[in-house]
Amino acid sequence: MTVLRFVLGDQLDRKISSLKDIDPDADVVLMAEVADEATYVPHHPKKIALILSAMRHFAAELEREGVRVHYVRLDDGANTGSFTGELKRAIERLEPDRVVVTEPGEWRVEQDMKAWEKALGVPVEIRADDRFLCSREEFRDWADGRKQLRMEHFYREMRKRTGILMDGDKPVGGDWNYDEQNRKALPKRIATPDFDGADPDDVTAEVLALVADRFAGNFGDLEGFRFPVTRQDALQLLDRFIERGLGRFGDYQDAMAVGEPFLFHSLVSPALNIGLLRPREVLERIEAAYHDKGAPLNAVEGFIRQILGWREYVRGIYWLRMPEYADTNALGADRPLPDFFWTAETDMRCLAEVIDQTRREAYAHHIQRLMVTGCFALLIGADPDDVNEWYLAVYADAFEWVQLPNTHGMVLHADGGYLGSKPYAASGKYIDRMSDYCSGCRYDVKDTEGDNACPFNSLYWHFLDRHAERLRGNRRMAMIYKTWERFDEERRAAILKRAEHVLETLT
Ligand code: FAD
Ligand code: DLZ
Ligand code: SF4
Repeated sequence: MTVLRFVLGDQLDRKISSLKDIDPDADVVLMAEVADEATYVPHHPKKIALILSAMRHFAAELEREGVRVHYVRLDDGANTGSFTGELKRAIERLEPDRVVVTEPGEWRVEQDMKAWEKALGVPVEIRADDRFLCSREEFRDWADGRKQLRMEHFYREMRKRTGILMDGDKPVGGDWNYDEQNRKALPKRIATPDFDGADPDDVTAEVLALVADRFAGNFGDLEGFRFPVTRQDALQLLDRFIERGLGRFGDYQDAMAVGEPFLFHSLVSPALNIGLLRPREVLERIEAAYHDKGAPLNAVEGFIRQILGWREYVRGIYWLRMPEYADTNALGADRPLPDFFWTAETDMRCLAEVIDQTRREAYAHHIQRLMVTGCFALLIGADPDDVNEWYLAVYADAFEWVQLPNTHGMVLHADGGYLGSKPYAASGKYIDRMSDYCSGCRYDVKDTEGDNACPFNSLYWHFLDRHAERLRGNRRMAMIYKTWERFDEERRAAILKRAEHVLETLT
């Protein structure tokens, strides 16, 4: 009895459900590098290199263990370019009795997967992805009957359910959330840890050459590749974070600085999302750092909230609401994303910094994604499809289950407030408070309507004004609408005129 076990590029975990009961003497693991996955958006070359190199390392580890791996390379002449095509070829060649696979991270792939059994004439068992702490069904049950879904409620439930950072039935320290202690601006002189990943080995070097050859035209630099591509490298990255980043993660979680792409962030999302690290083990190590190493509670809780709260919450929403979630556009946004998102050529220093950093590193931390590129896209009314494509392409950690709710829900309010209670709209004042970007910018962050005024300022009011009907009734936005209405008519007109000018010059 031969079982063919198909492992996808973001399922590189020896404990993945599709490998659980593997019989190395009889079964075969299929892994396939396919053009469809490399091209459905123009991925950053570092992201493609990460996935292909990690896949090749994972296959080698399985082989060292004595498992037979049927591995298809991207440059294999017979490669059909799709998951379905490669599964079909493997079935013809290996004649398995059945196929076992773990459910994928993306809705479009799941549609294909569900059709395999009928199309290929072999039983296909699709197993749940139990790397997550909340299953799709558990999330559905939690959401069922609730008028509003809020991350904070879900997060508390997950803390209780898992016992993570709990003292009996109470949260450690007495409070559930130390968000208010996560908003310090960065002091002028502060040393940040390096992102000193391992040098590429021969496997990675070969992949880098392949990617350079095939994807040279994609947005993004390939030089300086240092993402972890094995579980061992990923565990080292996590240790590095616990030793050198975690202590200050809490204080400076929302800070941004020129020339500091990583600050005190963990950089674990690519490894987590492709399976090199398991969320539960990351949470346990972070909690242990609180109990055993004296890591500060605002950092530990803040970090745990991101993984046990936000990461699980957005995944739950994705599977609950797909496929219609991807088509939501509550604010009727339809402006093409400005070209400078793909070139970094803009005088707005905050955007130039974040986009250029993204091009170099395939990385930006959360506040850069949310409050710089994301906020700008929201304020100008950028088309959600364009925004999704950009975020899905440019970050090494981007997979639709996590990217889409963050863009549609958190950033663009395209879901009409399903994920978050209000849009994260902000003027340049926020960026000025949380970064040093404005000091070197040609625009004046203190000015709103003048010729040199920071574009974020007028766009902020323009956004509020054009969506007043929808947003004025939101309790959390009442104050800001009162401020807008207190401006005299002349000032309001001047601000809107400046915003119109900014919008006209975008394209
Ligand atoms: P840290 O700051 O060290 O945080 C620790 C971990 O918490 C992250 O590794 C991640 O796993 C988790 N996390 C933090 N915030 C979120 C969140 N909002 N949603 C889900 N998980 C979170 N994250 C992705 O993994 N893939 C994406 O495609 C992605 N797209 C995003 C798009 C937008 C518009 C925004 C605003 C956020 C997006 N995020 C995404 C969330 C977040 O920005 C990244 O997880 C984080 O920047 C990764 O860097 P890090 O590992 O250093 O994170
Ligand atoms: C993102 C990606 C890329 C670029 N290439 C591959 C690949 O060649 N083979 C593979 O199995 N997976 C790849 N992936 C990850 C898939 O896109 C991902 O597994 C699905 O979208 C399901 O989440
Ligand atoms: Fe960005 Fe405005 Fe600051 Fe310039 S002044 S960096 S555009 S927020």
